[in-house]
Amino acid sequence: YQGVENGTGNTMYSGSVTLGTQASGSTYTLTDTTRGNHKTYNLNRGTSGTGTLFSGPDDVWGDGTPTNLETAGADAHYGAALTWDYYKNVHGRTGIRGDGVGAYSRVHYSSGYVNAFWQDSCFCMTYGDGSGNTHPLTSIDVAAHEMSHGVTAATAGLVYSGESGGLNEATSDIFAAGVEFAANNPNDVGDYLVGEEIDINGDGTPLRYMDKPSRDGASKDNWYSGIGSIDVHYSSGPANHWFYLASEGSGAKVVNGVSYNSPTADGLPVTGIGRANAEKVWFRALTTKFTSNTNYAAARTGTLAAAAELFGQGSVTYNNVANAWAGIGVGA
Ligand code: ASN
Ligand code: ZN
Repeated sequence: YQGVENGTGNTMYSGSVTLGTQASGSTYTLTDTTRGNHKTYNLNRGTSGTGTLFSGPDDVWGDGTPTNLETAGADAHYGAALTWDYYKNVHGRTGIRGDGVGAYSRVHYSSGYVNAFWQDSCFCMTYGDGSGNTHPLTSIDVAAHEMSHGVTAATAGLVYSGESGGLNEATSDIFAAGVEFAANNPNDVGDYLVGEEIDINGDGTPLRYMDKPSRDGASKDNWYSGIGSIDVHYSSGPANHWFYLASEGSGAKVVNGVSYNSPTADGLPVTGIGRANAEKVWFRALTTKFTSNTNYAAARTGTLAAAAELFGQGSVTYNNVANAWAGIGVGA
């Protein structure tokens, strides 16, 4: 017997979920045949190769604890599926490269490794187990962030330094939020926070905040000349802030039970166009306007061109997109 299956993943961060799996005889594997054959591998603390494809005699994966090595595999496989579904259903893009081909994931990279990363060279995603191997970096938003680096590489190709590097990072945070909201998982509802599940700071705080990026103590809220010389995970701040302002508008707001309070650079209020529209504007700009050296000023121009095509030049939505740029200090 050979076939397409729906397995059960007992994940660390997203509760019990359905996973795309494959049966071969009486053995099941983490192979998602309905999503480009995305496979999830266990590196078992190694740092090279693919390790072993997760396989087993039942179609139940993990037990929700990090000591069960299948658990991180379940989270990673789920995150890859959600990311696939998001790009396909929301943006009409099938697969990271848009060619229907699935990537693959590797979990349990090294020991106590506190990062996750995308590599174009293998077209693959890799996750560490976090400090003490107790909180793998396999949350929905981290998975979507990393795989979105693959989308950026396959489209605009934003160079990973200077202002384009900040825009590259922000693109991953923006679509990470998009995937998390679209997933609507009751254990991990959508938010404008990045990495709130993985406890990377050890005190339960998120890695990044999009409403007011400086809440992390290092990211910038607004553009300034010279922002291109700071770390790309901090120069992403203004573009993340743009996305929040464009989606929700300025000021205080509660979304899915999380409180935000987004100020603007010029103190003027911004009215949001809704998250779905903001995602569409950024995706269209990324895939049809941005190039490898796009900077903040060019990102403004590119998103306005995208907004003009989507909603009409001078429309209320177009004007609100422009106001969100003014709100982060990028203006005409
Ligand atoms: N997790 C990091 C990121 O995606 C890895 C890196 O520094 N590129 O930004
Ligand atoms: Zn990144």
